[in-house]
Amino acid sequence: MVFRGVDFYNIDELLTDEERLVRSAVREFLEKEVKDAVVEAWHKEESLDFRELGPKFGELGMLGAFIPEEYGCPGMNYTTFGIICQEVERVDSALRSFVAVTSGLVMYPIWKYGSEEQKRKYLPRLAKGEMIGCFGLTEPNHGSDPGSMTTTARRDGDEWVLNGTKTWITEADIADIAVVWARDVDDGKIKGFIVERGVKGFQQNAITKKGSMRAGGVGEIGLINCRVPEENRLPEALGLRAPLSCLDQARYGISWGAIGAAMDCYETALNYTKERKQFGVPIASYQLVQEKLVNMLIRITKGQLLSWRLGRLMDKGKATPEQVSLAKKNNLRVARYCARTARELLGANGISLDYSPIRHMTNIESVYTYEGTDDIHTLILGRAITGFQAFRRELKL
Ligand code: TGC
Ligand code: FAD
Repeated sequence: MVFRGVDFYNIDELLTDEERLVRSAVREFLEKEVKDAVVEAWHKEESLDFRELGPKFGELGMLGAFIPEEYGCPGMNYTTFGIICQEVERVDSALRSFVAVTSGLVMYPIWKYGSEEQKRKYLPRLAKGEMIGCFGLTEPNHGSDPGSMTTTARRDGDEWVLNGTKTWITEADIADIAVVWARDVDDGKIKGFIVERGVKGFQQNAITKKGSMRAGGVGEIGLINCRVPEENRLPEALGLRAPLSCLDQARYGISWGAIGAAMDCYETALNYTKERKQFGVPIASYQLVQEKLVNMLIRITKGQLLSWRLGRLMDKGKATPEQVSLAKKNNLRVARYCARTARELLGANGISLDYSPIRHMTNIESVYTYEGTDDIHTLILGRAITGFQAFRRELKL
């Protein structure tokens, strides 16, 4: 399939044949089998059926793209993972959430911090989309500051006893396994555990009445004296660094995904303004409209270049967390701007779900907040360039 999309700087030339091939296959599949279902799912707030979609995603190598073949995974590269995220988020952010959570927040910690047995047990099934996972870091009282988490883990012989609540967890209600982060009451260190669905004391609930991400699922996890065997602890994960390193993976995917949503908004607005006539001529012929389209194009092009470069750095193992933060922050701002501007250019039709910008616009509000809010990424970058942390302060109330 010939690439259709926004590529003002011939970034296509910077991709390999294989990367372009994956993009075409993913795009063709999404356009044929997924795109139409999204609007209905969003409208009714009924999550897309990831049990049915998962195996199809798996067949196309869309899950854990960068994890090696020896664990039954696609064994591609980070750039390809990014391209997949871009394609799925062109359709809907909830699809990218599913891909990024599965790949970066569930498969990555098992691959990076898990035992050989855990890798062989879980990774092939997650890559095939036969098993769904979720990642439990955020708590009701600890979102931007996960280091203050209160979920506890207490060793009891060959088992661990987990207690606490995790909230706003993507796919929490349907997950077969949850990678859960808790503080060891004995040594105070944050540790990771794989909790399987059905275990006593493990509760999974959906959060509904969302004004965003309505085509996907998000929920809450309750851990009430929930016992997991020592063999389900991620042995190499010791401290906050472990969950934060997982975030780098997903944030990287999000940086590409956000540009996918922005590209779809731009294309929708461009086509619409060329067709829509007011005062007798297409509105695209007015200078004010052209300026808005050009502002979108400039932002998208810069965001594409950032993601592409970050992808190549990730492929070489040279990307820093701060570089990931910069791309996440910038590209979410691009997506937020493009969704709003496209919505505006569509006039009243801009609030109809018959057109994608309003759906992207509300989805992007979630993406702007999760995986580190825009503010948190500012502070991460501020700390990196000045050497002063501005996250915490002593305040006597
Ligand atoms: P701090 O002292 O900075 O760091 C503690 C240790 O971690 C290391 N570190 C990192 N390592 C790898 N990657 C990163 N991005 C890292 N950031 C920090 C750091 O070097 C240190 O290591 P060590 O060995 O010296 O101990 O920790 P802090 O408590 O001051 O927190 C810093 C802060 C605020 C940046 C961090 O807490 C943060 O990023 N907060 C944002 C929380 C967040 O993004 N939550 C996301 C939850 S998951 C989610 O939203 C999924 S949505 C999925 C979807 O649907 O797509
Ligand atoms: P808060 O941390 O309470 O922040 C509120 C406001 O205060 C924000 O504007 C923030 O920028 C600002 N703020 C906070 N601290 C500072 C500071 N030091 N300086 C200046 N401003 C500050 N979490 C998971 O663990 N797993 C998931 O799968 C997951 N999926 C999600 C899916 C969706 C759809 C959503 C919406 C969230 C999801 N989250 C998930 C949670 C997400 O990571 C958190 O919402 C996010 O980290 C922000 O935390 P909070 O909502 O508690 O906001």
